[in-house]
Amino acid sequence: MLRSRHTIPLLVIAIVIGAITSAAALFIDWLPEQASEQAVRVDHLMWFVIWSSVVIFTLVATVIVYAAIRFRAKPGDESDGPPTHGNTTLEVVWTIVPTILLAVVAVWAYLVLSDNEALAKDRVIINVTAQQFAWEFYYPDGQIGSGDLHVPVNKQVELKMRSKDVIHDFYVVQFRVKEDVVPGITTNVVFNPDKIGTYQVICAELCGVGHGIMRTRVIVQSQQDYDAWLKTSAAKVKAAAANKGGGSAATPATGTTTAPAEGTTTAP
Ligand SMILES: [Cu+2]
Repeated sequence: MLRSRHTIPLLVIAIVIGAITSAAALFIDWLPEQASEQAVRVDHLMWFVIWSSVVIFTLVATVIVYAAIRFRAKPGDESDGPPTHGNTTLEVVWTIVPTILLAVVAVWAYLVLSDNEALAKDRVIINVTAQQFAWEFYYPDGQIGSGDLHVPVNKQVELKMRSKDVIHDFYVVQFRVKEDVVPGITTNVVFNPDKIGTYQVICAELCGVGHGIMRTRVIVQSQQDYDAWLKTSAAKVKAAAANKGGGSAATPATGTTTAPAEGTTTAP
């Protein structure tokens, strides 16, 4: 048991360290903007981990600082410290508490992942092709392709992703989703964007010399704007096809391409 002469200095040190650590947790902008339902769930867990770390850091740092000051050897004291044989209670506590904490984080993470990846019946499925060093997105009708990802707000989006060459990784930090794109298989990623805006899609797997520029935009639009964009893009694709058929050298409209056959195949 702590004797009373230790209690007050320990408390004072704990309050100081706790205040500094809490200020770091509160005032540093740790997490980027949230733009999906997945982000909210991930961040709740993240804050639980951050605050647990604040508490544990405060406890450990308090004991270290107090012990370093209070039990410092006197100058010239070369003698050994008193022999100690451990403290069973303390050892049981510092084994059980982290075990419980890790179990809570593991179960919570499992629940977040299963909620985040639960497929809605009414979702937009977009096929994605990744290659060194670009992303291409092909929309539900199989005809429209684009270099930017357009998605409607407040609707679940599922990306079915294939790679033409090496392993890439689809990552939108504001959505808190990240998934490898692996040659030979189709991987999928699910998100429910809930904030209109433009965010960055980045490749998060070192995939070659151009890895750093393998970026594009994801444009979250209102359902109305998304539908209008799909309509305009379909018209452009149609016009481009007609021009091609008529022997014209016209190229497809910027940002819109016709989906190649492989982009339209849907994985099982
Ligand atoms: Cu890449």
